[in-house]
Formats: sequence, C-alpha cells, structure tokens
Amino acid sequence: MNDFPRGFDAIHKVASFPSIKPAVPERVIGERRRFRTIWISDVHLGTKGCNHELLIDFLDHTDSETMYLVGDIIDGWRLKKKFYWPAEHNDIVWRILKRARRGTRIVYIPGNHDEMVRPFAGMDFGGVEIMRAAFHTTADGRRLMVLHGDEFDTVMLAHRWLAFVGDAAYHLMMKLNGWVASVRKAVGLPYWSISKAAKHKVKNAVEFISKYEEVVARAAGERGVDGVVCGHIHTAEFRSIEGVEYWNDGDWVEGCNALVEHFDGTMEILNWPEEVARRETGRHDASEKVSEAA
Ligand SMILES: [Mn+2]
Repeated sequence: MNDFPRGFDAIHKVASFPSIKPAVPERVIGERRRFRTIWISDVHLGTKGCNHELLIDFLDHTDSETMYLVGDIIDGWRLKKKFYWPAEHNDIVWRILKRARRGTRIVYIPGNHDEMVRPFAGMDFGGVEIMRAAFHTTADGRRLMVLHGDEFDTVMLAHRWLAFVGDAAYHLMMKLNGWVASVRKAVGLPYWSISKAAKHKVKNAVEFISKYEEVVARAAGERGVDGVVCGHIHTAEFRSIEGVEYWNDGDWVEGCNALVEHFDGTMEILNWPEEVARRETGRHDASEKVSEAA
C-alpha cells in the first residue's frame, strides 16, 4: 500500500471500510453456498435501478474462492448527473471488501459506466485487483476470457435504451397507445399502433442481442480460448457459438442473475429471485414438517 502515489488517502479510507459497520447488518448464516467462482456485473450502484436488496441477500448467502466484478458496478455516468448513494450501496462495497479480507480473490473489470476506474487497471485496492480483462481457467481446464463486453458493441450506442426498458415503459406505451388511437380516430385518421411499432423495435432488439453474442464469441474464438464471460447487455445467457462458450452473467437491475462455477468446473446461471423463492418454500416446508411431528 506504500507505493500509492500521493493523494490516494480516500482510497486508503475505502480500503479500511470493513472496520465500519454496515447499515444493513450481515445476516449470520449457518451455511453459505460455496462456489469456486462467482461472476456478477451491471450492478449500477449510484442509481435507483440497482436492486440492492437482492444483491445484499445474494452476498450474504454465497461465497467463493474467486469473484469477478464484470463491469458497470458503479454507474459513474448517472452519478455525474445526480448524486445518489443510499447506505445500502455502501453496504455492498463493504461486503465485497470484507470478502477480499476473508481471502476471496476479487477481480474488478470496469465497464463503460465505470470507465473512470479503467485507468487504474493493474493496481490493487484493499485486495481488489483492477484489470481491463482477465483469463480464467475452470476446474476442468477450460480457458475463459472475462471482459465487460462494451468493446464489441458497435450498435449499442444507438440502443442504450434497451438495457433500461422495463415494465414501466411498456405500461406507459400502452396508455399512450390508447390515447393516440382515440385522437387519430377523432381526426379521421386510420388506426396505427404504437405497440406494433414498438414490437418491431423489440424484434430488432432480439436480433441485436443475438448478433452481439455471436460477435463476442467469435472474438473469443480468435483468441484461442474455450469461452467468454461478459455482461453489458443485461441479458443472462449461455450459448455455444461455433464451439465457443458464450456466458453472460446478466445484471442486478432487472434480472438479478449471477454466474457461478461449481468445484468440478460446471457453470450455472443463478436467477436470484428464483433462488430466494426456493429457499422460502424450503423453509416453509421444513416448518410444516416440524409442526406435523409435534
Ligand atoms: Mn455496460
């Protein structure tokens, strides 16, 4: 830590973060689910979109030897416009630093929303290694290239809305659709559907995602690796493309997914809302059994 240039006091403070108590106390869990590797990305800390509740739950119920933060962890773009940083977002940083302290290797690969961290690639902050991209070898010997993925995104600039389209936008559109239809009818124009036009856009979006996945997998194939792990498009997915494994670890804005590697090298995409639901039913069943026994 002594070789940091002057003016890095703030980073020293961040690095000593685990001595401060989190606002949401860490749940004491008998058994955390242990994995060899965890990949998460597109957390977008500093925005209202970040589902910090589910992410805190995820961090409190899992552990791994290595954890990759695959970019867009902090949303610097939004923060520049409007400062938004609730206590829970500190808690997420706290939990990640605590993991590093407990011995998890943490690799942080900044994305386009946290590109201000990219110049620090090659440095280590409080046990968090910052890298531009990484190569990961699975327990069964497959070589995977790990990167955020905006590098291969030539079209995305025009489709940035895509990542943030949600229910709210859809409902607004449907309302608008009814309003436009009645206005058009009143002035004697034929019916024209906004939602139909939007569906055409969505079809383009689906095509875009599929093309993006192919471009990333091809680029990985050219580098001679067995597969690639990325994030960026907020769409968790596994595909085998021309013999190259394409893994996308999703996001923590809408899907709330993580990619994990088990100790035998098997990879799995976890959908955390589903995992929570399964846990709750399990607990419910267990308490039912107890009451039956009594
Ligand atoms: Mn991104």
